[in-house]
Amino acid sequence: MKTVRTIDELRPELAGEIGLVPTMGALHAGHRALFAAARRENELVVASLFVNPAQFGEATDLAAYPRDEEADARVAEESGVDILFAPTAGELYPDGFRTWVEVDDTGAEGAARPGHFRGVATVCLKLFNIVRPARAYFGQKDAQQAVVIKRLVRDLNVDLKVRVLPTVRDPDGLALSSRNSRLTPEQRAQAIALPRALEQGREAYTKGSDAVAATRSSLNGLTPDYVELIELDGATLLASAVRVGPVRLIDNVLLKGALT
Ligand code: PAJ
Repeated sequence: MKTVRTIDELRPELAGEIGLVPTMGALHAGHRALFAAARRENELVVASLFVNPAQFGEATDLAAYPRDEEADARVAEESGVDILFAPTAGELYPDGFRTWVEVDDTGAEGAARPGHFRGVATVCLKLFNIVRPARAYFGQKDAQQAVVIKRLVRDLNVDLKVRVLPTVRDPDGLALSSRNSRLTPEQRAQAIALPRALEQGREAYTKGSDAVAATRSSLNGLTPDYVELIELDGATLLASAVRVGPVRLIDNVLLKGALT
């Protein structure tokens, strides 16, 4: 695997059908699953490693984001990544940067985190233009992000296929997230109420009752930012965000249809 930091260094490495996996590092088995899918389906696998300042609302959240490039490079290499693109903030947002992708109507996460999806959409479109992948890989874990990216690709006529892969979980059901490492053991125990409540919501849905209400009433004292239904390519997901101590966790389950 080769690590490159500039667009000029990256361009000559690009050839054949490319699979791109955008990440912010702190890589775990959820990212590994995306790398593995990209490896199976493409000639060249490019992973990006960039903690994108434009998508963070609070400076404290950005500062607290876990960073360990050496460990991340090991995980990426083991997972069959060919090129790790790890630019500086100045490389992607040089002085004079003034152009943004505006994303309309993003409810749930979009309402809870103003400007977040504008930052995500902008950096992803930049990465698509820099890497020119045939396929780009995203996780169902961030279902709304996947919706935003699919719509961006359609609305702005970007010539690539977006692949969305299932959420990877700890054995007890908690979705893997870089943010889990910030939970105390007590908070980690509380956090399990989120996937369990979504499971209650899913069961309610299969019985024809209100999935959102069932989820809300099963959160075991956790305060939700939202519990909402999300549509993605004909699939329906039940999604929620909660705060556990200082950490904000999101998760969702599939109610209907399948992801591609
Ligand atoms: P990051 O949080 O590093 O996630 C990178 C990709 O991994 C995303 O597509 C995310 O949905 C996926 N992912 C995270 N946890 C997962 C899990 N438990 N199971 C399956 N997939 C999982 O999402 C971002 O970075 C950024 O917003 C980014 C797209 C890189 C733009 O900056």
